[in-house]
Amino acid sequence: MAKQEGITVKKSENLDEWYTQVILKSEMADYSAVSGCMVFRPLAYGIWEILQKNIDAEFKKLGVENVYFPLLIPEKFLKKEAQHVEGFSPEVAWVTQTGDTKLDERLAIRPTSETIMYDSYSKWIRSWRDLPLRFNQWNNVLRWEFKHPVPFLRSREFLWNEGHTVFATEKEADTERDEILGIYEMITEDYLALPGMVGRKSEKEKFAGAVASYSIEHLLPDGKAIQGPDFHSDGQNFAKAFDITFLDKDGKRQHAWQNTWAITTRELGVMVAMHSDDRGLVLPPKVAPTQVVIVPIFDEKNKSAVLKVAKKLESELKDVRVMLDDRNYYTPGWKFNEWELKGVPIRIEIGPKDIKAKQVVVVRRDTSKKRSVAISKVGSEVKKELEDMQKSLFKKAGEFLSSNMYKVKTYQEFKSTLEKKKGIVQANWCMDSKCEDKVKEETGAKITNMPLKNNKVLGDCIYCGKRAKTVANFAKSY
Ligand code: 87F
Repeated sequence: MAKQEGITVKKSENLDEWYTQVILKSEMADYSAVSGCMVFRPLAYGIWEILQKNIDAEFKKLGVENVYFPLLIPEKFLKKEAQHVEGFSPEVAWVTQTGDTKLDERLAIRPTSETIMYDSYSKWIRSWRDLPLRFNQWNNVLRWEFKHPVPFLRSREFLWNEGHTVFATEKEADTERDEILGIYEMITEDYLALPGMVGRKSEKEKFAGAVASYSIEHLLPDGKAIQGPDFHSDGQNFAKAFDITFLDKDGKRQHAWQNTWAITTRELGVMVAMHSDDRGLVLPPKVAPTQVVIVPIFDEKNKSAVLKVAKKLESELKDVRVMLDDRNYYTPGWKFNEWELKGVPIRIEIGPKDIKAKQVVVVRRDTSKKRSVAISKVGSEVKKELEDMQKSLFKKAGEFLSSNMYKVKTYQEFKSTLEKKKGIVQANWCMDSKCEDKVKEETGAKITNMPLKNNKVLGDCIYCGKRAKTVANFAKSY
């Protein structure tokens, strides 16, 4: 593949192929020799670092501390909480041998760290004085899914945060739910410009080890829902399995209350799918490693004069993540294409004529709008454009979500909406998993979650007609 080759299929015509081309050709990521294990190139890793830095700062405001636990987990740990691994065991990869020697006990490559962390927690937590204990780790996990792997959206190895917290009371543990979901909502909306539906998972869809699971669900351009960050109220389930107890203020031994929560590099895939276009990546300015690229336009005669102004401008734009592309072995047109493909939010063009007129040309990646801006005003204008682009991407994605959300009252309406429109269908539900199963069987749609806000139930279950207990979001999902 020639390095400069652009995207050759349209987003509207073949989303999957378009997505793959955007990821590969923008040089965000690449495949590796192992299926499902992808390479994060500097562009993708740079985005992840920005996300991580901002999320981590929010966790720290809550008093969460970072830790690192081992990658390898003894088999006996995974077996301790039966419900935990049930259903997941086919996805666990094992280390069975070192050199030519077989291990006495197999070691799992972590698919998630509950078991290894809680083994330590049970040793460290003795009294109410040791609580709350709020630990998080930023790491990689491996889940050998058998569905076709897709970079970011469904990779076998991925990066995430896993928060594992312990409290003395159920009430304190529950308070954390809104704190963490609030952070995830803020990050997905304000940074990734991705709207989502926050809600509780059904009994069938929740994590088996949890008492209740919550998620933020996104809608992809093809009308399929995809799960984003999640939060699990584990109640005392793990505390009982791993013997995490403490002496309360009255000297009584009690089991602790726990939560876990995660946001993964899948979000990068959702972001690419939502905002990018037929010319390549479109990055929300707040997560773009390079927010502004300056492309000088020169020939041998005026090179030094143009570069001098370009360099001065670069140093004046220090408040934003700016880069001067002064490579002289590519033409300006070549550079324009490259930075468009890589999703840089703003391009500034400076040529000899602009210098004479004391202006530059500012081009926005999302709208392609070009305008001339006086050099003296570039700093403030660029900041305004970046903010405007950030808002505009979120607004557009929000409009897409709301125009693909349907509220229905009857099962007839439900089925025809799913068939004709795709997207999310909100309907009343009795909360019996028999109805959930039947709907899935008959329409292919599952319950993504039950909205936490605006969940006023007025009516009967979409399937059985008995009194409904909740509003549920149904969708075909990724
Ligand atoms: C795959 C293999 C083994 C998901 C797995 O979501 C175990 C598991 O426990 C497993 N896939 N899960 C559920 C993970 C629940 C929970 N863990 C901490 C989270 C948030 C972070």
